Amino acid sequence: MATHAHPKRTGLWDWLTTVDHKKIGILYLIAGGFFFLIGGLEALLMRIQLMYPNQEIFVGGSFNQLLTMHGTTMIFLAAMPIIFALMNAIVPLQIGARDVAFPFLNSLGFWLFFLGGLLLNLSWFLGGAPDAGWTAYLPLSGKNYSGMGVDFYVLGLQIAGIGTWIGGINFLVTIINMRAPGLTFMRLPMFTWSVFVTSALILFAFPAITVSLVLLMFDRLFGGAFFEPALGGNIVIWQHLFWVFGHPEVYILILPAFGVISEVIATFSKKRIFGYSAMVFATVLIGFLGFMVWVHHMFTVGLGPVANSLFSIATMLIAVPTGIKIFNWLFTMWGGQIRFTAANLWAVGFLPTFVIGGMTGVMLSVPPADYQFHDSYFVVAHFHYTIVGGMVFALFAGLHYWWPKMFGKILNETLGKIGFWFFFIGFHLTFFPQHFLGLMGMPRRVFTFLPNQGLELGNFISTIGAFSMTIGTLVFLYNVIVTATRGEKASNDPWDARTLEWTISSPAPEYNFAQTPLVRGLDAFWVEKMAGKKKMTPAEPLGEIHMPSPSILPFIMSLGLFIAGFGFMHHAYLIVIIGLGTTVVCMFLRSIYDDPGYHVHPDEEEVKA
Ligand code: HEM
Ligand SMILES: [Cu+2]
Repeated sequence: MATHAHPKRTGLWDWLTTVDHKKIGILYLIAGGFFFLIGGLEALLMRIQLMYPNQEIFVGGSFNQLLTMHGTTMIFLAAMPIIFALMNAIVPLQIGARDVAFPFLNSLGFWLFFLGGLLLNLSWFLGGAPDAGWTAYLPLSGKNYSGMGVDFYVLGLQIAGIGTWIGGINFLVTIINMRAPGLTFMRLPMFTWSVFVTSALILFAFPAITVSLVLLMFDRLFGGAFFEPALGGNIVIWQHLFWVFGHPEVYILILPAFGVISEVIATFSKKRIFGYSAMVFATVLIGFLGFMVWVHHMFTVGLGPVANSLFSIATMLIAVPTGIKIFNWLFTMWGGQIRFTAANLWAVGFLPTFVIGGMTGVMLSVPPADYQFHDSYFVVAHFHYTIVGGMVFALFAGLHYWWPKMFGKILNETLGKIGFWFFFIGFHLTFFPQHFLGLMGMPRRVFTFLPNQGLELGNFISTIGAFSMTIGTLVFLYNVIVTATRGEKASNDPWDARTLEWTISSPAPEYNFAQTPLVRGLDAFWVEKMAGKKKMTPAEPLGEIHMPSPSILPFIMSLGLFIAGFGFMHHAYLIVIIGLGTTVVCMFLRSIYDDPGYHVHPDEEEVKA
């Protein structure tokens, strides 16, 4: 086969054109980390406003903007992309693949997400941020009650959402088709399993938000009346559509987190995961049930006792597979040689915290009780225990664990532990009191409260906790900088771990595996270690490796939609045509231009090592 020149690209151009899953993973991490800091700042500002009763720092509309942008940013622009960062960085390595199935689409997915997120955040400077809550309930998000902000919400999320959807499909195909020989489904590492199920959820859940956003866009920009009761529309439809997406979305977030916890706990207990097949079954079951429970967000709408009872039971059912997982993690640790590294501290800290979030979830799943809890700070406490205490803790665990594989350096352990304790203690200080604030009647989404109603102490502690979480985050950032400048260089397998990604150098070479490995059991690397071997048996002879070419088209395609977004908002149809036109031309170019890719020779040193 003809060998093509190896395109060497450097600097910004390299990052804009890369289709390498490892680099795209880093791009997701940087972008998601950036949005995490912005979302965190918005949270801190809200907590400062709520530190004492009757304060007037961010009131009314400005508080609503902070609130909406905090939730929207954290869910769509921070949590999702950081999960995508780990998915990209690790899944192809865990399955012994050279890249994802569609590297070009992978890059397109990233740029759509990033430019969509940027569009949404530009609202701060171009007419005001959205202010109808991250759930954008009608009629608040209709054009009678909200300004341009919600246009940014509709268009920004639409563009970012397409990116996520493309990413989900890519990972489904990758995991189905690109597994190394011998790596059957029931030998997949738990992280890869969870990404597989999450990708399936993305595939089926995101169309629901796409449809909701299209309808809302028509109502807001083109005089539609889907949600306009006076003209025969129905606002409850929005809530159904939003939560048909929204509940699976929370499982899209938590399942990869479960996957990270399984990997970290097994590695640092030096045991294989307890009850592997039960873990797989529980993951699939949670994914499936996740689609059956959306009405638990709507118990107080008045859908009637039959609907409420059925959805209540379905919701409670989810606690069963989740409980299976919790016990299996505990049994994995039981009798293991536990090492409390920073990664493992985050994972072990996850367990009790997430259990509390799950327990309040079951409390909320009882409709008569939910009539009391709904729209109070109790719900705020519940979902932060699951999303922060669950997912964010797991993300930190995963980042500490896989940092060497992503960047070739080990994060400083001492700083990692200091950061953990600030964040962990800060987290519980922030959100534990909120359960009681909610039970005492403090509604969510309010910008102040009155003195002498018993709400002062809880709110004060909560704000102190938020500062402590901020310190924890800053310590992590400092750790990243210290590690980058003078961190310890990582060996292939710094943690004595179990799965394929640890068989190759840190960071992985651009082609990942010089030779595709042969997998002979669950925990592929550990199986070889137990057989007294230091590396995998190759499944193919050494040879030239085919690589996909980099391309700037995904970036330009996304830029086109970004520009069209502004056009739609201002009814400037020339701009819409220019934007969409750019995207279509790029699609056309991509279709007619035959890209043969290029070939590389595996590094000799790498092969001998
Ligand atoms: C056994 C597990 C769980 C149960 C039974 C459960 C139940 C519930 C119920 C009934 C509500 C609605 C409360 C209300 O608005 O009055 C709710 C809200 C919520 N839950 Fe959960 N939940 C569980 C796990 C999770 C997980 C794992 C996550 C995220 C990773 C999560 C995220 C959320 C969010 C974001 C909301 C609030 C959405 C909003 O109104 O803004 N929950 N949960
Ligand atoms: Cu839900």
